[in-house]
Amino acid sequence: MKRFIPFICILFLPLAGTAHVNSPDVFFDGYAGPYHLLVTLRPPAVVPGVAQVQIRSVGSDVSEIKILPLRMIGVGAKMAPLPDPAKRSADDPQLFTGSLWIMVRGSWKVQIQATGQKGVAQLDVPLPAVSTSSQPMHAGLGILLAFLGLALAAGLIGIIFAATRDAALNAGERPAPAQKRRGRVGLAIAAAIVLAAFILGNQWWGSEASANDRLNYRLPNMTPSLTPGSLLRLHLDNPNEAEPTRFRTEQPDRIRLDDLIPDHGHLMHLFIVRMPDMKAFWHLHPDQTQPGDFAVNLPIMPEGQYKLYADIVHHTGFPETQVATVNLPAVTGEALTGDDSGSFDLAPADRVAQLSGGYRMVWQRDERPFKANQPYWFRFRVEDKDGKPATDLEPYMGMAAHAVFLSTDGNVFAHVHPAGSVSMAAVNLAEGRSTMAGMESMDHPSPSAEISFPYGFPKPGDYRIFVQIKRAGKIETGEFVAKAE
Ligand SMILES: [Cu+2]
Repeated sequence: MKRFIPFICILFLPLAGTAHVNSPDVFFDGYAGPYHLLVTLRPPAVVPGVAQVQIRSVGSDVSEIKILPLRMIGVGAKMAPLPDPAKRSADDPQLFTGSLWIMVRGSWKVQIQATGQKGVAQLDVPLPAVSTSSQPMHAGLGILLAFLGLALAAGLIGIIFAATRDAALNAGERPAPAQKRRGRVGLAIAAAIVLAAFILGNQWWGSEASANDRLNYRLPNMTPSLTPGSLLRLHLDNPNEAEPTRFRTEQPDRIRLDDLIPDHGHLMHLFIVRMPDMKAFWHLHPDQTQPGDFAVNLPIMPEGQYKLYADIVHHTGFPETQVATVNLPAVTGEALTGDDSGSFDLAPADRVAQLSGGYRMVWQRDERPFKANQPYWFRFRVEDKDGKPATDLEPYMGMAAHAVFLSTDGNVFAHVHPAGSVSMAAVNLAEGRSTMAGMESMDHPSPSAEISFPYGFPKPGDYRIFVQIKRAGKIETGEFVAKAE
């Protein structure tokens, strides 16, 4: 079965993942030197497995692209094998595709080497890879194999029975009572052997399957608790094993929780959304009280049911989202300060979200419906009350904007930036920069009024998009309604 796993994973589409919730694909908008690329990485559903790579060159100046998978940190990050060429599409010369074997779970990056008129340049894109599911056996295949197995067992028993009873007989001769007895003993022994083979075989299969199951990534469910007042405590969950260091150890190591690195300046980004109306949304930054425990003062919040999504990044660049659902009473709370933002009276818009001071955020989409599993640029424009592009946008946590894509059932969550769906801490690691470097290097001195996010919906359904920008010293959130087919 193990050997089948890489093969089987190509047949089924992955529908679970890390970093985000049930949105495993990586979307990245970046530059390899002078070449502007839109990169989509589809990690395998089971590791070892094959990751699918799709790279679109925005300009027509790229003639060749090579791709290479590397571990994010450690010796594996430096010992590069030869890169594979990506295949250029015959119909669309700006589109390059390829596939890469990912051999171990954990934090990877895909090194992209683009060659064109302006020479050779490189871009590193983070790729977290985990096994997310054990593929069940197809019912038809199960029935076929059971039938063939029974035929083999019956054949084996029949051969041993006939051999013990009839082997010494001449043609046409009938077995004597002693030979019949020998035959019955042979039959009993053959049946016992076959039965034992079935039982032991089933145990072996079961232990292989459960060893494989143990390696599947489980979504961490943190435990929130509201202390008297407005302090929300979060106890992180750690259901997963660490990246393998040795081959199947007896006592598997857990993922560490004392190794978190800041992502755009904070160890945790906590998103709180009221369900099911999704008209209340906050983006807060809890402080670590001890490894595995965080706390944050809640703002003024109406009572209701809330979904919590907490983004953290490990020292390997491996991102996780811890989730929780909690019923909260009305919280008197504290005023939002610093990078904390949000609102409890958002009005989900189809196209135009109202901001304060008569400003608007306009989603520049066309009429075409969105298809699931396809990369898009989601473009938004911030306008003043006269419809002119806003000129006073400021970076919010070092970036032009932040977006959250959330399905209306709360099962799909992705935190995306103009550079894409990967954490900025992982981007810095992939490019060999310090993890703190993001604050300056990602800094847009004065973001333009036009913002775009590369993203693709992982499955059909209804979604909301929360877009956050900062202008005139104030962080504002626009909420939009989207649907994927
Ligand atoms: Cu963000």
